[in-house]
Amino acid sequence: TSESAINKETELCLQTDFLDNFHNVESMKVALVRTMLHSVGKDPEEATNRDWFYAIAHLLRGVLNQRHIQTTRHHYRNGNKKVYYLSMEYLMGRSLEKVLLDLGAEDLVSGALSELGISLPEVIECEFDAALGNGGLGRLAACFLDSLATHNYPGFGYGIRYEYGIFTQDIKDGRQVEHPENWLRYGNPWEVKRPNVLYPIHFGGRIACFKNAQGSEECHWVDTQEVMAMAFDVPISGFDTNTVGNLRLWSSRATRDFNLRFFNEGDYEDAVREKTSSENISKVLYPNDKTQLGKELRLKQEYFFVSASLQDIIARHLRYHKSLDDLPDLTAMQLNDTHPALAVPELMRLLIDVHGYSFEEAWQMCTKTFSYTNHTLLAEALETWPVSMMAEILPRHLELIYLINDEFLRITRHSFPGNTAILHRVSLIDDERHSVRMAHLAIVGSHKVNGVAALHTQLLRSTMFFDFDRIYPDKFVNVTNGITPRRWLLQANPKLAALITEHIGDGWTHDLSLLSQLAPKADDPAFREQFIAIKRANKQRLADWLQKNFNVTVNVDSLFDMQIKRVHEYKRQLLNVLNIITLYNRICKNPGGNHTPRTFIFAGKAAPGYDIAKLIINLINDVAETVNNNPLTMDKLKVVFVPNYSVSQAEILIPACDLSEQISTAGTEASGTGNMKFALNGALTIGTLDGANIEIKEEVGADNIFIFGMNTEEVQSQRMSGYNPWTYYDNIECLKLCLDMIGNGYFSNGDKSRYRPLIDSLLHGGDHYMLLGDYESYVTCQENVARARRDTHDWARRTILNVVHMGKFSADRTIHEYAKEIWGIRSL
Ligand code: B1N
Repeated sequence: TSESAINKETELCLQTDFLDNFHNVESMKVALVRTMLHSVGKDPEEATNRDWFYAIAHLLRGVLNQRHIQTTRHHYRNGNKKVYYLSMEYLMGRSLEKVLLDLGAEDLVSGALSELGISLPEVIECEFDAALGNGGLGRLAACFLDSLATHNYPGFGYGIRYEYGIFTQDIKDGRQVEHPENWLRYGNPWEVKRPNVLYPIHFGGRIACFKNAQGSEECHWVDTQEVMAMAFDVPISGFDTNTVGNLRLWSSRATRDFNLRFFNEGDYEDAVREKTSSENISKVLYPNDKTQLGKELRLKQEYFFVSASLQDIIARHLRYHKSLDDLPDLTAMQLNDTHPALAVPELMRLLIDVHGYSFEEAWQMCTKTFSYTNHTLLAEALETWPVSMMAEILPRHLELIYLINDEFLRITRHSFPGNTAILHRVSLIDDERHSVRMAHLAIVGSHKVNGVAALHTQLLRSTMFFDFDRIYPDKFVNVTNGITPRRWLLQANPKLAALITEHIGDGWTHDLSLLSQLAPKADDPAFREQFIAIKRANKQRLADWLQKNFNVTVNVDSLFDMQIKRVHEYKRQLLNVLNIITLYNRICKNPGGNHTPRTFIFAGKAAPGYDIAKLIINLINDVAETVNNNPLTMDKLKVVFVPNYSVSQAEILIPACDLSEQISTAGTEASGTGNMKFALNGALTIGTLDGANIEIKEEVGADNIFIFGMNTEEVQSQRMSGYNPWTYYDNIECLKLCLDMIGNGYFSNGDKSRYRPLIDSLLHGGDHYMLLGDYESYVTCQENVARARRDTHDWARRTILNVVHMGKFSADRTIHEYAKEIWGIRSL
């Protein structure tokens, strides 16, 4: 048959890897010029760096596509269980350099380009970051995709193809200004559009119930509005493996129906308006990290994404299997926070309304399939949706949620007879606020729920989800976060990576725990020298970059002290500023003293509606202006706010860091992952006993990390006994001075009103994150840092011990744990 003829030809084609067609510099050069001619359609003589970026990406995508098809064939031949990672955010960053490293083609391509007179580093700079996320949660998803592919797991990502990712941040007069980030402007060469992979998504309408042939009542969702979800696939290469995974992103489109109906009725304007509103669903990423707006469009995004993904997963399953009966045996689905929690009632709806399962059968299948990761204890981040909004947009899902809740409460009532209080607390419906609690839905609908660091999981079990932990004693587990060592060491810090490989070989790229073999080297003076030289080179690289891009000069001999992350009160950038002002005052008072020169580097975005966070950015820039221009302090202190923090920026900043600031109030940062990236790149950490800092301390040893401040218990007991910020203000002279300077306009040209809200939040608003309570301990700890820094060789010893003990924090370890303990999947 022609089918087998096709297959014969395909098998033949698959026998040679596409990359083998241009395995030397000469053939690569020819391939690139050909791609420029055929695919980019530009005369190579006239091609810009960006054109070359597109040519290279196009060629490499060919390699990835072929390998992805091969991987898929492999998976289906083996019939293994798969995992689908459902996430509203993916912070992928740039891909060109990653793909070159993964394929081992960097020298080949850079060699070919240089023969053409083109610089690969300049071409790399042309790529826009794929910034479809806010912060740690989105970056974690990207690291996981890398680990899944690298370790040959059958794992796939699903998300939204936002036309606009996280906004770009400009600083104007010290203040954050947001601009839309049209990252697709020149097209995305990595994606493959799949116009045929298209699913209808329903909204609104009503529930119609009737008696079926068997005489039982059936309810259906009718009279809905429809939007289409179109698939775009991004291949995900793994490092040094032929496995290529996939990230499927959904883009919203108007239905053909809509267009035809309106156009036929002659109402052109209405048709265009409806089309626009349908296509708005995937238009923009919501930029608020950890605050719930309760916006209708966000609810639609969540449902759109979840429904498309589930329809796709089910359709794929049915292409290879007779029925959905074995879906839970062959499929795991991970909910990345509650953002995709509507997957629970959506799978119920599809199983019951479309595929004819009973409620009980469907529920069994659901809880076997789903698991849920919680990423924060902050109350304001907990997703709830007004029952009224849910009734409007997703009436059938609301009804299923009620049914799920009835069943859940019935069982709970059985286990806790007479305890009505617990029923109110755990109900999926908040009866006072008339809202649906998405975390409760996610917990009840999953077989496993995990926190992202040991402390975080312990706090989930003892506080927020205490009742659920009693109801489901085996459901809660910890899976500490990790980062991919490929991007965050091999790619971002090639010099350190080379040094490590020189001594222990390159096995660490797949098994980061091998780094511990280097521990004895911490005592080797020659090795320390090499370490110091590499750090210095990375600092110089950053200094050159700051000079070139922002016209900022920094002293590479100063201590580079960095706090780079989303700006949020709980992360306490303001505490960092208080220490800077304290140092400033100290130097002004005693200019001849022995002050360790420091460069404080900040970067991070504030949610556009988060006024206090934006004011903190303003203050950092105003303090920078004062400190950097005072002749008494300018040689000792420098404050830099780097605008528009991103994944690609982190790759330059992190390897150049000496001191990593991880100073959240104990019990507020679920894990943190920047903390891991810094330590892996030879920075020491100053931090609280929060999130994964605690586990970092356990790994590197208490002598090699600077811990300060209250621990979680102390924070809790202070809160209980009535924490009073004024006692600190009244009793600590240098603290009072800092706050008075800010409040009296010292940094704002005498404007006393500008920073009133910050002072008020500390002194009159109760200082919820206890900055004043931790101030003294922080400042003292910073003095210890400065003292430690003076012994350059001992500092180097400590940084080496940080690097070599970071093995635990590889995302590979994290993924192996999920695979074994939660998903039940095996690597190929
Ligand atoms: O998730 C990271 C953790 O390392 C961080 O500690 C944690 O803060 C971060 C709502 C979030 N938690 N919650 C969010 C993001 C977007 C949004 O709309 C919440 N992000 C985190 C990875 O576990």
